Amino acid sequence: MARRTLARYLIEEQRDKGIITGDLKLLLEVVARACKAISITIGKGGLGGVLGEAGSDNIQGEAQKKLDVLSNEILLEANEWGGHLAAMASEEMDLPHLVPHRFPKGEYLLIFDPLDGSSNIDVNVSIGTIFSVLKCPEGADLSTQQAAEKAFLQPGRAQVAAGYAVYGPTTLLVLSVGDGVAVFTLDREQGQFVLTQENIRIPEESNEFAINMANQRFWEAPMQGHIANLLAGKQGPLGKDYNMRWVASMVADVHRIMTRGGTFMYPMDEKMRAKGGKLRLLYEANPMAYLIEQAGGGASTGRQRILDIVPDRLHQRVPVILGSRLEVERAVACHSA
Ligand code: AHM
Ligand code: MG
Repeated sequence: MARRTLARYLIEEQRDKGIITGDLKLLLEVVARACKAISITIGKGGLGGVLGEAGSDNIQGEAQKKLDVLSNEILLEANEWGGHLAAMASEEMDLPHLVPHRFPKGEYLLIFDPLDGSSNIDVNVSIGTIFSVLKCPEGADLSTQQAAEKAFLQPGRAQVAAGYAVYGPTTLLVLSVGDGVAVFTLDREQGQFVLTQENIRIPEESNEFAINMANQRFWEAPMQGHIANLLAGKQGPLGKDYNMRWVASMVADVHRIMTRGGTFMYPMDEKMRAKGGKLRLLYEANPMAYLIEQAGGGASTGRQRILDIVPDRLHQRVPVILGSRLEVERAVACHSA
């Protein structure tokens, strides 16, 4: 059977289902091209001088790695001239990036975490790019970067597409345009993303969970209770033994769940309470929640469906519990008990 490249997939999805406009197709192809460029840059490692600190902090007060900065630049440059975007927002930038006046503007907003899992860059463990696409509200004020922030403050359920790239042993692009989840593998010789999996379904139950256990003493009581249930195994209320995994790259942990089920949790903890949590709603939680729900899984803060949260600021953070539907429901049940 003929290989289905990303370009072909997008054209055929539009032909069959009419859900991918010309501009959205262009946007997704440009993002994929940028991810390919990031993958190549990462692949050079120590030979390309791309490892190590950038010597700057981002808006979150986190030290930026050289690859955080490079990946951000690659995504901005790739996307600003095509005419498909109204504006972009990035985990690495304080304010939205407006499309320069010399270029035409389009109807979409692109949001990204250019390089997720930064702490894994220098140790050669999987990292990734996460992105989310929204429609720019009609009449949105894009006259200044400050004014443009408001256009991005839409609940995650309004996303028209979301995806992530994992830069691991292979480079994968995982994408949803609201009609299930598809996986594309980068063919490095051809320089193309090729469809390798379609209609991913996450098993409803699992015996694997991912959480940073070192934060246990800082969690709220409901999460303490839930994890105690998991750790109690066969003898506990859930009646089965669990296994634990923690890559510390959300993309890699989520991709494992896409592949074989499980849950990923970054709950509220006392250290993070003032910030609202660890993970960012617009750059991480929303796109991942969208993909996970599109694959039949669940995504909640413990108290609310992630995709229903109406953001009040660009860099808002939230607790995240996502993955196999019934396992997420078990965690949520502990919050309402
Ligand atoms: P980043 O976007 O700065 O890389 O931070 C997000 C990452 C997630 O990928 C990962 O799940 C989490 O932070 C790891 O946190 P911890 O350092 O507590 O293990
Ligand atoms: Mg991140």
